[in-house]
Amino acid sequence: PDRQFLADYRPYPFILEQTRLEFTLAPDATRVRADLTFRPRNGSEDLLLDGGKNLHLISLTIDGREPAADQVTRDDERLVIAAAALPDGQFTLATEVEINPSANTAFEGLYISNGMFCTQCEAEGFRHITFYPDRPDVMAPFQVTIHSDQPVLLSNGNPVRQEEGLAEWHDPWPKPAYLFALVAGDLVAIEDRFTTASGRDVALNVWVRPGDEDRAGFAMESLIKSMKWDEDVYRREYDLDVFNIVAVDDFNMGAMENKGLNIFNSKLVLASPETATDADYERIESVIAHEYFHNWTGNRITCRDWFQLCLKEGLTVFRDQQFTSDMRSASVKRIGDVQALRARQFREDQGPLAHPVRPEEYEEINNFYTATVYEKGAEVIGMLKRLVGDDGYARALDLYFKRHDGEAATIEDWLKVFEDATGRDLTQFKRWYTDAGTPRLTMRETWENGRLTLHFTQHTPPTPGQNDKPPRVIPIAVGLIGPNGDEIEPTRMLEMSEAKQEFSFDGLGARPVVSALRGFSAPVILERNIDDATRAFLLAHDTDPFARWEAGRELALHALTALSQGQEGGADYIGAIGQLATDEDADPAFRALCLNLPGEEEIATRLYAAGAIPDPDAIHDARNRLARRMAETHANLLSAIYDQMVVPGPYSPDADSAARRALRISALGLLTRIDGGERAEVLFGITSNMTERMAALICLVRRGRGGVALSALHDQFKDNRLVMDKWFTVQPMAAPPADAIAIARQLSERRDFDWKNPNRFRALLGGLAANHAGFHAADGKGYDFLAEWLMKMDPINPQIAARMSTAFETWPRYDENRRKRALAALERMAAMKGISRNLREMVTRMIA
Ligand code: B3K
Ligand code: ZN
Repeated sequence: PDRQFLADYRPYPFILEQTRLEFTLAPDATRVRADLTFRPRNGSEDLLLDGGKNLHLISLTIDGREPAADQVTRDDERLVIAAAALPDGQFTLATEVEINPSANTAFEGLYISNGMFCTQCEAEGFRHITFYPDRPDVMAPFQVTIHSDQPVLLSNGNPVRQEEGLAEWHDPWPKPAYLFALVAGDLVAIEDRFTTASGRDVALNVWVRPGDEDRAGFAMESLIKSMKWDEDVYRREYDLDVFNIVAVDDFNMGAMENKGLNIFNSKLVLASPETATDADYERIESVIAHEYFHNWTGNRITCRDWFQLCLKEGLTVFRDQQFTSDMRSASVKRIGDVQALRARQFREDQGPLAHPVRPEEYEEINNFYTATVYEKGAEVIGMLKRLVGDDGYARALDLYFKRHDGEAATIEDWLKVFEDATGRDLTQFKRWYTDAGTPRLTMRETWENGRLTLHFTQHTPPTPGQNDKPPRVIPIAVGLIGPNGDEIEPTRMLEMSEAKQEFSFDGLGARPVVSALRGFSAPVILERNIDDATRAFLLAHDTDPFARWEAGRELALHALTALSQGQEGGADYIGAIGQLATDEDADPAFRALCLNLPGEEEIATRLYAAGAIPDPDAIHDARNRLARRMAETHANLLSAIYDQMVVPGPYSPDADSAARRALRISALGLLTRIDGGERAEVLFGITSNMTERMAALICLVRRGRGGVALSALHDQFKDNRLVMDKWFTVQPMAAPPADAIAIARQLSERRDFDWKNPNRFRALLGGLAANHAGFHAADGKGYDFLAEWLMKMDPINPQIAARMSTAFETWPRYDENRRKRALAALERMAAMKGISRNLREMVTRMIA
């Protein structure tokens, strides 16, 4: 099949000077006229244009003349115009095609969602709209005309003409086709304004369907905060007269940063206290910021080719993480990010889908919008910042914006600005981009005559296609705590660059306790021989919030892995947690994080990394037992927390209120283990905010007592898609494992299981996959059920099928019986007739 390789890059032989598009919209037969003005880069070459089978070519001229029939050839993926048909200098190619948006179920290109025309072009969707050099290094200013009877007509850039049935938009900033967008529908806007630091007055709109206006305010607030933050922190200003955000119900991902016209999955725009949880609010704030930040990191400076995806995604995730840290609690944000990284990216790195932050080959680029490219991409930037310091980072970023504005850049360009701005050689650091896998860092201590020596080794296990991994540069943040609990050595950044290396601390009176990898200073697995008493000591005294939380996490994981293997464990953890939970000086959000036990998936990952075969049922059981013991031991304490953490007054999504609710909910989760679900039932009945309702519902479903609450929620919200998505998720996700598949099957037979809607599909199947012991049922029924649905989805929407197939990526971890059944499901998919390139690449990599 046609595999793409980084090494094959070659510039496009033409410069595209101007793109003019004219759309005449109709659901089944939309006309697209494209006038593309090219200039050859050097010499004469054939003109290659990407364009899918769905394009029905009506006419094609070059400077107004039709080329000879044998000078134009076409296959399933492109159109080629022979060099002989092209004038020597500048020329304009005009094509007209017809496309059928209503037949577009893959939601890539131009499609229709609830009667509204909408586009999604990243990565390679524009080629389903018209013939075009659909690659990110071909950038041009766009002029777009839309003819349609829809009331609101939007595209990128500034509006230059708006009349009945017609709109014209000009985007002066050269951009690649993947940033193109068009929206036409019956929409209403909530409006605001922003004045940039240099005085540009920008009109801001969040467009939603009539009736949804009262749920769009938080998105607007988040946008304004993001614009201000990017000016304050990165000195980046917005560069057009309008900024539009549109919410759409059918969307393959979260959101898209199209120039001046961001398109969002409605779940990342719409929020009200009754329908959205605290987590939803936080996520909306961060995704609005993420897409807005792309205006500079992604749009003004884009990627040369799709291998460089992390150039814009890693950096923009890093920026949105910084933003959230500034808006909310930095330490809680850091802990949450590390949890997510371990759950998704470490998992990816540990299995058959492992790939470098900058991959060097792919079949289907949409399969590489991964946790590795995004979240590990962001971690790598965090390490760079730690290594060059805050000032070095600021100088490098200034240089990046100055040097590459208006360009399509590479990771080499990115590293070069750091080298030039700081004088540091980053040759070895680059391995973080080119080498896949999570390094294992071991730490051993020796103590002699007031000198403490830390002995480190690093080693990265092989990943597909990469056996040898030379050592990397690893920033290891370390602090020392004296025996009385006081910090005696503040955080110091050790720079490891060898396979084996040691660092010493001299002149110490008594042997200190080492707090290592503070702030999670590198995305590695730290292995260290340390007893539970020392962990409990760190949990009580560490000054670094991440390291403190990590000590508690390690205690919990140690207990849980022991319990799941039939051993004793948990006493130290339960004791330490009791102290922390009563510590009223600690941030409630932090206390909540410490009360939440690691998930079953995380326990399985840990066991597998330690060379054991995880048993999903035993893990489920162990976690239940430990939670119950925590609840029994600390019943009074938890009950006091539950009563104290009521947030008075009307709901507000701010970080402090959310933190109190988080702690209250953690306590509720434990108390439900011993109160039969009484508190959860009461809370579900009296609270009006979705955060507490959802938490109470999860507790009830877990106990098999969800019936009444589920019907109440259904009756109240059956017309609200986003709440109904939650309703579809929670049932298979929180069900007792033995019931999960039957519940999922029943739900899948309902009329309102609108499976072609990506959110609904993800809700149900993702909910099941999140039930670790349920999905990994020993009889393989979970695997069969998911495979069946992926095969049904694949012909309709290959991107969604491929993405959801990652539920299988952990299959090699389990026992032989489960492995056999998972592999059989994967092989069934691989053998499917007409399988998409997307799903085929995924299952092939997982089987290999
Ligand atoms: N850049 C888009 C993701 C596009 C995914 C294409 N399959 C959203 C984002 O990362 O901001
Ligand atoms: Zn992004």
